[in-house]
Amino acid sequence: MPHTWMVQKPATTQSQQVEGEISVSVAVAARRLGIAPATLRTWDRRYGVGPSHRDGGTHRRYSPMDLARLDYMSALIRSGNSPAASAAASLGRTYSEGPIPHKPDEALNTPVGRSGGGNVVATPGCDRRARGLAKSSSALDQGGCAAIISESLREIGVIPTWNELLLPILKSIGEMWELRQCGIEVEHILSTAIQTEFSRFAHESTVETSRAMVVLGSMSGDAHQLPLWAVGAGLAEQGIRFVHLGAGMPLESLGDVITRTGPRAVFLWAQIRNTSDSAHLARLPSLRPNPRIVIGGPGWVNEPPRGVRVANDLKSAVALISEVVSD
Ligand code: B12
Repeated sequence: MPHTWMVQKPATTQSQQVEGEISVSVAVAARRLGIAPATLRTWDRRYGVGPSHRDGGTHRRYSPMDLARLDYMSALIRSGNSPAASAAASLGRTYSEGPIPHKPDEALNTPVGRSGGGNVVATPGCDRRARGLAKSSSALDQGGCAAIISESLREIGVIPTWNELLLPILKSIGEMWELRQCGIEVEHILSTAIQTEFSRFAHESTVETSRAMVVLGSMSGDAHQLPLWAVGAGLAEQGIRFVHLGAGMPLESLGDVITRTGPRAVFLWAQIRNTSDSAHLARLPSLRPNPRIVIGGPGWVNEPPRGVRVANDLKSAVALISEVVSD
């Protein structure tokens, strides 16, 4: 897939208008690029690749063009070029808003391995395993991703694997898409590896029976379902059976599943903001005993009906559900 270098105006409360453009502080620039603030300052001092504007003559303010230049320099370094050569190459080109065809290896005429070109997932402050996963997903190496996730599930368990290994990388992929509108292929490669490995782990950990004690699903119109796999694997770790309905489940069909399987608990995920009205959950069928409904994710709006519990992280979702199931 040809790589495009999209410059987007960052929307952040820490942004300021500079001569008609939005500029950001060194801290925000560092977070967006996945480069330490100290490194950005060094590149500015040593190679002159810095901001085009300073607040009061001292505080660095990075414009979208400055970010694009730094991002380009960073991609060249990751492709194996020296910082000095990368700086010179990045200063020697122009950056305009919109997609700019770009290949770091061609610019410097140096060979590139399977580094993933410019769609490289940033992992500031992450450990060895997370850096390995970021590298494998950036290189579109799905087998490599699966091996790292599987090893982590076996060695540290479901909740730490989700919180420490996967969340930082998923967030970084999300930011890459938001900032540059690229990396969807990386998102797909990693998502599939997560689903496969969490599903395998869950099915190896629980005894298959026809009736599920817990139903998992995400709401209609929402394609996101990774947290459901995390909850499923977390429950399986405790020997709790579940059925995973996948993404985009209409409320009516969910009602049918509840009536037919009589689960002890139902966990519903909504990722896309303001898409799922939690007040509608009152329309779910009431059975005896009533299944406990737990919801999670940033997509929910409105107060949930009485009795519906809200989980804010994986640990609390698994704890709330296992509490009901073991009652
Ligand atoms: C993987 C992914 C996809 C995959 C999903 C694959 C799959 N099988 O699930 C695919 C490619 C399908 C996809 C599609 C889209 N996506 Co998407 N996606 C993501 C990504 C990278 C990870 C999603 C995820 O699993 N998040 C889980 C955690 C990381 O979510 P979180 O909200 O940050 O977690 C918070 C809490 O919920 C809590 N938490 C964390 N884990 C858990 C676990 C549990 C159980 C609980 C209760 C709480 C909890 O802690 C966090 C608080 O800081 C996110 C980036 C992100 N930051 O989430 C974008 C993101 C969610 N996607 C986004 C968008 C815009 C889309 C698309 C519209 C376009 C696109 N990028 O392709 C489509 C939407 C299609 C649709 N109709 O739904 C936006 C949503 C923006 C918004 N305002 O809602 C995000 C945030 C990316 C971004 N920064 O712009 N996406």
